[in-house]
Amino acid sequence: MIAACAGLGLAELAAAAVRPEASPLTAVGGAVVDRTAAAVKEWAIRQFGTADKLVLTLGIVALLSAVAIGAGLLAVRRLPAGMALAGGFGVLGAVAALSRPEATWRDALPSLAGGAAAAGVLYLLVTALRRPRPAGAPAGGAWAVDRRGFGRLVAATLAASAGAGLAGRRLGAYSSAGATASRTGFRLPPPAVPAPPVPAGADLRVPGISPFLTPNRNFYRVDTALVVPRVDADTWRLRIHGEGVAKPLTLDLRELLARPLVEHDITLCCVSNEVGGPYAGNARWLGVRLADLLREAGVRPPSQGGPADQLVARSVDGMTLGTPVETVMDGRDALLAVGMNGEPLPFAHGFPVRMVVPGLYGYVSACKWLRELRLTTFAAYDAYWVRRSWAARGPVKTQSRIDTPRAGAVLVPGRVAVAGVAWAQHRGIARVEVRVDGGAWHEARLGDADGADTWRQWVWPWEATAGRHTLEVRATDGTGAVQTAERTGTLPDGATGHHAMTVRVGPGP
Ligand SMILES: Nc1nc2c(c(=O)[nH]1)N[C@H]1C(S)=C(S)[C@@H](COP(=O)(O)O)O[C@H]1N2
Ligand SMILES: [Mo]
Repeated sequence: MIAACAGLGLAELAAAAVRPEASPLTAVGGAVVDRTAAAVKEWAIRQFGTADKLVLTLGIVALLSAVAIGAGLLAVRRLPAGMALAGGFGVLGAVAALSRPEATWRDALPSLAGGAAAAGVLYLLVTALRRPRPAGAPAGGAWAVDRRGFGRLVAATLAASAGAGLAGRRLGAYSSAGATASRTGFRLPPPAVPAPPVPAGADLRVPGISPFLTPNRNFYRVDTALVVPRVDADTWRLRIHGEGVAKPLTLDLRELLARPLVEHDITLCCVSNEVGGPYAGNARWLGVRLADLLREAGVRPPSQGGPADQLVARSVDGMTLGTPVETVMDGRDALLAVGMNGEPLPFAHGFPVRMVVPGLYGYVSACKWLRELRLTTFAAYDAYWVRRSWAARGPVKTQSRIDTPRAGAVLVPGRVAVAGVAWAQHRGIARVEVRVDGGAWHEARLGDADGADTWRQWVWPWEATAGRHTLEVRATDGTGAVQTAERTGTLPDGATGHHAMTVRVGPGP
């Protein structure tokens, strides 16, 4: 394990000189994420929520430790075999690093250097163990151990590995200093079409309810990136090309922002969100209308004879998301967004440019760290999640959620505000109803609508009586369709069913 520490430390330092994605832990983690079956990934998201990435890294460290112990035990018997196992793990890391998006041969170097360091340290440690006993020392045990020399070697190795690892992470931050500066220096241009102010009555101000606009720092994050890509806005380029693109475009950020910017409030949600789950957020986005840009490139939607029905967005980290061209061009405010709640996009949410399409789940529309838009067909190409058993098309399903009271809450009898949010982006929410213990549905009061593309808050005053009670909610969308009670899981195209929960009302204060 000491040799493994040395290998990882050196690899981190080397990765700083190559790129953060080339670190063996990150590369192996990324490769595992890409190869994990959808069902396992769903389970991990359910169990660990957004800590899933941390759990994955800890799992890899645990596995690595087991192999390191094995290599150590092997090495004291057959040194070359132990060294080969240690070095072999470096090769495995290198293979993983080379398989990552945008990898060049240099991505193999940190893992190879780490493997070599681990093998080398293993050699030093084992030969230190075998060094002849100082003359006159008492005999005993199968090994003649020079404890002092061995201890010094161990301490020096651990200190050097920790130093190298920390220095690596530090230098890694340095290498993204340009990106950080480009974001700090980025001033959002004013919108040509500002969003109207959020209606005063959109936020019902019920304690415990999700705020109408989700602050960026609280906005859910779902992606496969183990290190958040830090893109330098000054070197960022977007390429638009593919089938039926009469005039392919390559734009830098300044050119993109030379177009009129619109501001629009859109609720984004994830197909992995279980009924009642947390993966939905509402923000004020600022960006260029995607349909205008596509038209500029000569793209026609299928309904006007265009040959491409799928728009494949690709990110700098190799993610691909496929969106129906027809949806993007049907008049809704599908955006290439640069601003989120009045700020440049946070790095975690896609700086400098991401897509947002009202009415579609994020996995088929909301590409972060965007760098390419390619027009093709659904028949010809499956994007990342589609290759992993998710549906090719992902319109948002009508959902409603009880934010307060919380499940399992213990309440005092009397008036209780049952409240939450409901969403059916681009169709809008027309009604929300609540019922207790499977009884009659009661209409909740809705917060003012801020267009059809955002969620709506709702509240229902409940006269709570002592005992255990089940609260349940359902919404009706702007087309009059009532949210189905039928429970389905998130795979392949989003969960359905009513959010229900049990609370206990105490016998009085
Ligand atoms: N590059 C990239 N973009 C991505 C993803 C990703 O993994 N990589 N995940 C998508 C999914 S599944 C969702 S739900 C949204 C989430 O956006 P957020 O993290 O800003 O909330 O981003 C989408 N865009
Ligand atoms: Mo998602």
